[in-house]
Amino acid sequence: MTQKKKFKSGFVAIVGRPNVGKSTLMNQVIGQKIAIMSDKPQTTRNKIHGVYTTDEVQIVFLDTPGIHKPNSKLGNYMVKAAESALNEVDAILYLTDVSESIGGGDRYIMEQLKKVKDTPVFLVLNKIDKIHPEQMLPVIEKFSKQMNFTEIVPVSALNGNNVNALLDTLSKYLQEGPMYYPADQVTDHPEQFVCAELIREKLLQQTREEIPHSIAVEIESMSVQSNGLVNIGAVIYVERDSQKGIIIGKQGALLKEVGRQAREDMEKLLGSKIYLELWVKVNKDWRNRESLLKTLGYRE
Ligand code: GDP
Ligand code: MG
Ligand code: K
Repeated sequence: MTQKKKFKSGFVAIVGRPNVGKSTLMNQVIGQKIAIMSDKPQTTRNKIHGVYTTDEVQIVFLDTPGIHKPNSKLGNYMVKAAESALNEVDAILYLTDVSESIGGGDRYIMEQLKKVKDTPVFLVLNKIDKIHPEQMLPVIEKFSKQMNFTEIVPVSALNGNNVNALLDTLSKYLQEGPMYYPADQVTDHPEQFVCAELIREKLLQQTREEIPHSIAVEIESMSVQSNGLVNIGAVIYVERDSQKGIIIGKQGALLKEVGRQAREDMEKLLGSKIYLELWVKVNKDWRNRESLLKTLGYRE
């Protein structure tokens, strides 16, 4: 008689410089659009849990904002969120772009990782599709000189290459544990956050360079009607009147398109019909306003 394998579970943080592919890896693993992807760095401002569940294991991923040296109060909040995540987890995936050389950002992250105790740290060399296999070994040697890694795993988050091997190896380091989330759940109910991020994503896509990361989206209300329709009211904060004009567009065309696209994604995500209302407000220099940061949910 074969003995049934014990169910394992754990929390895993994904860290790395902006743009190395953390969100892409998360999406590849979870197979659903939950983390926001963009060519522009720092689109992901908060940690989102992605839950990967099989018959044998459940891995709860934290897609942390990039650890980097803070340059504003918002930066400080992000760094704290990332650092506290490192001490709470069962394993850490340190993601790097294998096609780029080690820079100051990477050294800073490794300094943080060296402080972490008793937690396996994987070096995940991402974007292997961008290099020739011969270029891999020198990269591994360079990183190994900086610190000891529990495992070194090359992957392509974009095309999925070796991602299953990464999950298998990761599972070996997890302990016996409960199923924290139902098997069909992919996120830790950050619905408001995800909806705000979807709106931000559409805005960034529609406006390109004119609208920088100085926009913030706050979900002001979310309520379910008796017929199942979900009402969502969201405010887009910009720094200047000119930005407000760009976002609204000619006769409201741009904002309308952003709303339409965001609503479609939200309906897929929440599985219900949605009525979405968007407002644009000017709020100068919101990045350094402590109180607004709190309202927007960036806590210490
Ligand atoms: P994050 O800031 O670390 O979350 O990075 P993203 O997941 O947003 O990815 C940044 C950019 O790198 C996007 O344009 C991705 O399509 C791209 N990218 C991510 N993973 C790979 C990969 O394995 N190969 C290649 N060629 N591009 C990738
Ligand atoms: Mg990201
Ligand atoms: K937000």
